[in-house]
This record gives sequence, structure tokens and C-alpha cells, in this order.
Amino acid sequence: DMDLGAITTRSAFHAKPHGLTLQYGTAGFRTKAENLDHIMFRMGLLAVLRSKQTKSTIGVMVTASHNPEEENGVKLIDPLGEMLAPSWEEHATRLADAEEQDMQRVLIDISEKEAVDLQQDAFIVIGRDTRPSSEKLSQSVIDGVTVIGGQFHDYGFFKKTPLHYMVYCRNTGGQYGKATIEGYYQKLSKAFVELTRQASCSGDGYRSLKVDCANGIGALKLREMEHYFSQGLSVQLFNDGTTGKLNHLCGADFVKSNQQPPQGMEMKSNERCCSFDGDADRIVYYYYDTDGHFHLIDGDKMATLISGFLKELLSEIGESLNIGVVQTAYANGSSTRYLEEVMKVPVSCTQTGVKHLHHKAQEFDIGVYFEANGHGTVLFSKAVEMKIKELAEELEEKKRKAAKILENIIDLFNQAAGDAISDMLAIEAILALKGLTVQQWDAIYTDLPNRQLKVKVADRRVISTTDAERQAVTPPGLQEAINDLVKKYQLSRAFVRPSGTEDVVRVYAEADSQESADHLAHEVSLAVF
Ligand code: 16G
Ligand code: ZN
Repeated sequence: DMDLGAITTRSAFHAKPHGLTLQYGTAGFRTKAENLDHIMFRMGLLAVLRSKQTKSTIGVMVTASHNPEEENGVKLIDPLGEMLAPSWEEHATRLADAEEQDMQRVLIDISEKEAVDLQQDAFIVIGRDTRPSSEKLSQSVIDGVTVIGGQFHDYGFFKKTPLHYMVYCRNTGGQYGKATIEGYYQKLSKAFVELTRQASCSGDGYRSLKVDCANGIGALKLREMEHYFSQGLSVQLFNDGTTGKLNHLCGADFVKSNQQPPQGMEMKSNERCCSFDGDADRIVYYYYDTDGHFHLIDGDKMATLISGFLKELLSEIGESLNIGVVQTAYANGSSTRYLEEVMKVPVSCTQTGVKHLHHKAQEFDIGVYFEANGHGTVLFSKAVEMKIKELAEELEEKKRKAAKILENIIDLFNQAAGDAISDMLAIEAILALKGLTVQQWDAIYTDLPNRQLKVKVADRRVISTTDAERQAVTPPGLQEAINDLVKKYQLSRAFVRPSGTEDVVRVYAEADSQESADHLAHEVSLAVF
């Protein structure tokens, strides 16, 4: 049983700041690190209840990804490496908001509602990012886990992104690869090296890439695993955390939202470069052309490259497996048009946040999902995995070759959640196999000029949306105002949505010229007030 007395006593050491209310949002809880201690303790408690209920290992990750260094956050990872189930997000919010004297009641209530077997063992795995506040906060998680009788393993700071993968492996009996960091790195690298070997007859063989690590975890991870894949790719790291501040003027989020290169990186024209975000689950590519123009290659173009490549392989093996791409409202209009009209790939649109895309992608035999900001991966159904294994033994040479490539591609994509390194290796392998330069990849289609803005408002929750966030429902009149503004421009589109990670409203606009996109975004942001 739960020792409620002990929980209450411990909880006093993790007191909730008075009047603070927080919501479990798109990426868990996020706010200033100094306001998170009680949240961490309570999420430790909640993770144990979830573990008992699912009879599985649950993950707790302490990170605020691309947010400023002073902020932090926490999210729970469900048994198959997925984001926490929605009903439990509500429990998380309730538990976080409970005043000290109500905690016991809320805990009992959650246990009863979810029919948690309190006799059941619980096991929690914990990971954290490199923020200065993360270590102490993860101690508070552990405090919560242990006081309610859970066991745990702390993977420490350099092992964050694969935490999804670790949770998945522990719960699927290791059939998906060894549940160690080492095993994960090796599996990815082996698949990558085999693919580049298959490519070396066509491509230029040796490849190199510049990587901006946002002064975050990606640098540590790359340094650890580099030697496993160095036969196929040499990486040169920038913003590796030795001097700069996390996500400050660098990283995938900075590059994508400012549409400019990170500071601290030396770029020559036509050199292929990429940026991770601080926790290394996003990646964007870019280069300077010979005229000195900066070209960004975002998640949409990665999805296009990958799905095009997979479609070619499928036609070579002659299987009619269905492949689909999942995007969000932020996807550039040109990418959606290209995928649907030229590549004839079905495209779905979901709300922002990996869990929504992930869920939708599971509906396809092969589901490619990417947010424009560079979060994404590819999911393969069990049936596809089995079919491909069979075909890899096939006698006919062409089919067998294609199936072998697919086998490695399946190994390369992290099926539990996107990971910048796994995506990077997959992209590098595909470029090598297809013999494409970064310019040729970029030229698949031309992005519509676009602009993102954030607007501070008194209460961002007055804005609610529908149709995968493309239409505003409230406040009344807002959508009509946006419609009228959009009509003034060519090839235009705009939407607003409340952020799930910051106290702002986000505005997105695209149009036929940068000037029009900027104007439209500005006008829409005025309409939000
Ligand atoms: C979180 C989400 C990311 C999304 C972003 C949007 C995960 C793992 N991360 O970082 O997918 O793009 O939030 O932030 O789901 P926003 O709601 O502030 O625009
Ligand atoms: Zn991230």
C-alpha cells in the first residue's frame, strides 16, 4: 500500500509555491527551473502509479529541450516509448496543482479511477539533459519514486533522447535491441555503415558533415558513438557545450525560426551543415549557396526526401505497402503540394506535438512523420518488418538488394521517438545512396516564404483551435479577421495557436514573397489582441 503519511512528510520538503498552477502541455511541464521542485517530486509519485497500473517500466525525463537554460521541465514516457496517455496527462495536472493538504486525496483518487494495483512492483527509468538545474531536479523525481515504493534506474545526463528507446526495450523483452546505450549506438551505426557500403559504388564514398550541437547533449552523444560510424561519415562538431550556453544563438530552433546559421560555426559555400536542438531530438539542415544565400532544409524536406526514397524501394520490391506522410499546420504549403500532387503520397495533418504525429503515423504500413521544426521519424508496421525480412532472402537480385536496404533503414530509424542522430544518419545514408548533393536535395521543391511570430497576451487560453490548429474557434471573430487578411495576398495561408511550451500565442503566415509573408504575419498578430 501507499504510505500516505511518509508521502506527506516528504512532500513538505518539496513545497509547492503558493498560487502556482501549471499544466501538463505538449511536452510535459515547463517553466522556470526554480518553480519545478514540487512538480518533479509529484511526477515521481505519478510515474510509480502509472508503472503499477501498466505493469511496465515508465520513463521520466527532466528537460526543457530548446527553451532557455533557466527553464526546465519534465515529461513521462509510457511503456512503448510513447508520450503519456491523455487521461494521465490530466492526472498529472491535477496532482501538480493540488495544495499540500489535498495531495493524499488526489493520489487515492487517481489510483481508484485507474484501478491501480498498489501491490504491483514499479520500475522507473530517469534521464536528464545538461542544464545546470537538471541534476537536482532529477533527485526530486527520485525522492518521489522511492517514497511511494518504486524502484528506479538513473541513466544520468548524457542519455536522454534514447530514454524512449530504453523504456521500449525494457518493456518488450529486449527483442528490439539491447537495452543499453551502447546497444543503441551500435545498432544505428551498423545499419548506417552497411548502407554507406551499399552506396559506395555510386556515391563519392567518403562523406563529412558539420554539426551544430546547440551546446547540448548531442555533442556528448556524438563523441561517444562517432567511432562506430566513422567509416561512413566524419562529423565536425560546433557549439559542443565547452564554452557556449545551451540553445543560445544556435541550435535547430534558432536556425529554423530565424532562418539564419548558428553562431560559432564556420561555413563554406555548398557545405552540408546541420543543427540539433539542445536535447538532440530535432535536426535541420542548411547550406550557403555560391551567391552567399542561406538555404534552410527543414523537417518537411526531410520527410519528402525520405518518403520519396522509401517509395522507390517499395516499387523495386514490387509490394503495394501503403506509405503516408504526417505533418502539422506548420508544414510549408509547397511540401504538402509536392507530396500530394507530384509524389502522390497521402498526407495527413495533426496538431503540433510528437505524440499526435506519432499516433497518426501508426495508421500506415510505413508512416513518415516530421514537424517542420525537425522533430520526426519513420514508423514501420510489424507486418512490413516481417515482409522485408522475407524479401531480403529473395532470389531475384534487384528485389533482394532493395529489401536489404530497407532492412537497414528500418534499423536506422528510432521507432520509439525521433532522435536527431538517427535522423541524421538516415538522411546521410539516403543522400549517399541516391548520389544527391545538398543543393539537389534542396531543389526538390521551393519553400513558400513564411514567417513565424510570437505574441504576448494576457491569457493565451482564450484562443482555441480546430482542424489540426488551422482554424481558430475562439475568440469570436478572430478566424474571420484572419480570413480577410489572408485574402489580400497570393498563395497565402495563416493561423494562430496558443503555445504549449511558452506563455505566448504563435502566429504563422506564408505567401508568395517574403515581404508578403512578413506583412501577413504582422497583421495577424495585431488581430490576436
Ligand atoms: C514540444 C514538442 C514539439 C513541438 C513543440 C511546440 C514533443 C516531444 N515536443 O517541444 O513536438 O513542436 O513542443 O511548441 O512533443 P509550442 O507548443 O510552444 O509551439
Ligand atoms: Zn527537443
